Order: sequence, then structure tokens, then C-alpha cells
Amino acid sequence: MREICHSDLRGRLMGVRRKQRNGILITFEGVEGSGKTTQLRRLATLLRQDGYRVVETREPGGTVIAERIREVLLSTPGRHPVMEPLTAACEAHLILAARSQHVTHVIEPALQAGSIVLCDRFSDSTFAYQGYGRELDLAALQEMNRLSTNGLEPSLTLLFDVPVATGLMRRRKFAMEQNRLDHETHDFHEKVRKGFLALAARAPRRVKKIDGLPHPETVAVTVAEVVRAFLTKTRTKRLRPVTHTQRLRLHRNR
Ligand code: ATM
Repeated sequence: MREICHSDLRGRLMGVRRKQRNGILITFEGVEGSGKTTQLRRLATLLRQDGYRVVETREPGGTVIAERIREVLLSTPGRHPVMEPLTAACEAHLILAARSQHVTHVIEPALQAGSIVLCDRFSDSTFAYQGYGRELDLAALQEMNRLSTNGLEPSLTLLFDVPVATGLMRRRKFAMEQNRLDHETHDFHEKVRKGFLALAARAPRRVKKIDGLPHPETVAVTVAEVVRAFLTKTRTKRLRPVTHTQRLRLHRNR
């Protein structure tokens, strides 16, 4: 109880006001090549068929400014020979700056409108990549992250776990999509994977670990089971279903 009062007071001191959120934020996490993006798209289709309003988004990115920050963060030095190396602290600040834009302009409004927001990476990626991978201070990252998210945390996180070697091999098949972080060492990606697993162990109710090795069809079945069970158990009444007319319109626009 004292803990809650303390953080609430700190929130007010930082100018953070708690907002009424009707929707649900579900985040997709994992090392590169874990298959999370494919699964996010499939789940979005499924949930829309179930009648939910769904917003698909990603980090870093999701707004015009955040997408510009993404370009800076992920461009490989080879493409910009005069670009100086990005420091770990600069990388963290850029990611958190992009998150602030994304939370304020996309995620919060969607949650207030009663949507299910499916986000490809969120705070856990910062703790895994910048905390465990780059070895920046985790407590400092958590504090800074709170400022960017206004205290918003996912209701459910799906962590797609694959061995690093498998993930990187899958990524290399799509050489055009290689980004600056893909060129990090195997050891770096191992630290990131360990970070994700440690975060999952610390928050077992929120983070559901899913084996990312089987065929995507098989993984999708597991994802659907986990998410439907979660939605049945939680605040589905607060989610605003899409009306029949809206559904027809959405269908036509696709
Ligand atoms: P995707 O390839 O999943 O879109 O992610 C882009 C990169 O952003 C990913 N790099 N690799 N390889 C991880 C990185 N990233 C962070 O380092 N910290 C973060 O907080 C986020 C959201 C992404």
C-alpha cells in the first residue's frame, strides 16, 4: 500500500496524470527472427474477425516523428559513411523519445477509444536491449521509461523465444531488411535473449513465453489460445466491439 501511494505521489510530482483506459495493450517481444511480427499480423486478423477494434503498431515507430527516429536508430553505418557511432545512452534516449510520441499520439488515444492495441516491441525491448544487451543501468532505464509511457504498461506480453542462432539465420535470409542492431555480435543477442527470459520470469502473470520454433501455423494456434483465454478472463466488457456497419466499412477499405 505504501508503495502505491509513493509511486502515485511521484507520478503527480512528475506531472503524470492517470488516464481512464478502456482498451487493452498487448505487446509482442523477442529476439530478432523470433516470428513476432508475423504473429502480430495474424492475431490482428483473428481479433477483427472476432469483432474487436484492433490497432497494429510498432516500436521504435508508429508516428511520423517516431518513424524518423527509427531511421536514425536502425540505419547501418555503411549507408551513411560519415555517420559517427551511436552511443548506448543516445540509443536509449532516442528510443524513449520515440516512445513518448507513440504513447501520446497513438497508443493512449486508441486505448481510450476501447481498442485492442497490438504493439510490435515496447518497454521490455528497452530493458532487454539497452539494459541487458548494452548494460545500461536498469533502474535508470525504468525511471526514464516511466516518463515516456506516463506509467502505461502492457496488460499482456507475448514473448516469442527462439535460440539466437536460429533467429539470426532467419533474419539473414532477408538480407535487405538487416538493420544496425542485426550486425551486433552473437554475444550481444544472447544477452538480450537472457534479458527477455529474466523479465518474463519476474512478471509471469503478464509475460507469456511462447516457443517461436514451430511452424508459424502452429505458433498462431498457441497465440490465439493464450490471447482468447486472456480476453475472456479480463475486462472484455470494457472493450468496444465494432458495429456491423463499421465492420463492413473496414472490410471494404482493406
Ligand atoms: P524490429 O526489427 O523488431 O522492428 O526491431 C527493430 C530494432 O529495434 C530491434 N533490433 N534488432 N536487431 C531492437 C531495437 N529496439 C531496441 O533496441 N530497444 C527498444 O526499446 C525497441 C523498441 C527496439
